[in-house]
Amino acid sequence: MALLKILEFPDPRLRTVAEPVSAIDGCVVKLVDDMLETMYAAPGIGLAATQVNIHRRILVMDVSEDKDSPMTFVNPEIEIINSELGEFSEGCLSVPGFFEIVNRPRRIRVTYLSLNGNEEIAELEGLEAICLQHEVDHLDGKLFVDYISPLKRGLIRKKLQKLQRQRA
Ligand code: GNR
Ligand code: NI
Repeated sequence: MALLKILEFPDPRLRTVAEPVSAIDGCVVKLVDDMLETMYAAPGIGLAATQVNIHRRILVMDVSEDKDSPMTFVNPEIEIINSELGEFSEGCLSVPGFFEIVNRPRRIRVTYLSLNGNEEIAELEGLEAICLQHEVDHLDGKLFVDYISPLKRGLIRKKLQKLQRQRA
């Protein structure tokens, strides 16, 4: 197992659109293992491969209270079941320290490959649906700050760039 480095906004690599996974091999299983370790250590409720600079369509999440329910989605495709929106104050490990309200569909269906290579379908709601949409956005090069005002986004970018300069 290994802890992976998480890219931070406004790193342009976070804008990369990830490529589908053609087959679940040992490499993918090892990456998922490292992503879960990195997510739990952060700590976070989800992590997309894009955030650790791997541009393949893989994400992990665990929204359980006891942090004992890891979920892995490979090549996830989202379908909106019901366009009713819900609002939630979102954060992101790639935008550390900032939280903003985002509106997203409350109920979604996701088709994906599980780690054993099976095609699966799941219906999600609540925090699972929010988190999955947030993670699939990462795989498409999008961040939750894209949904807020350009003024707020610019302020967050300036503050994070300053912190990143101080760290360097
Ligand atoms: O840990 C995380 N918390 C969170 C809270 C509200 C909405 C989405 C998230 S996902 C985030 C981890 C992360 O950045 N995943 O990409
Ligand atoms: Ni995120």
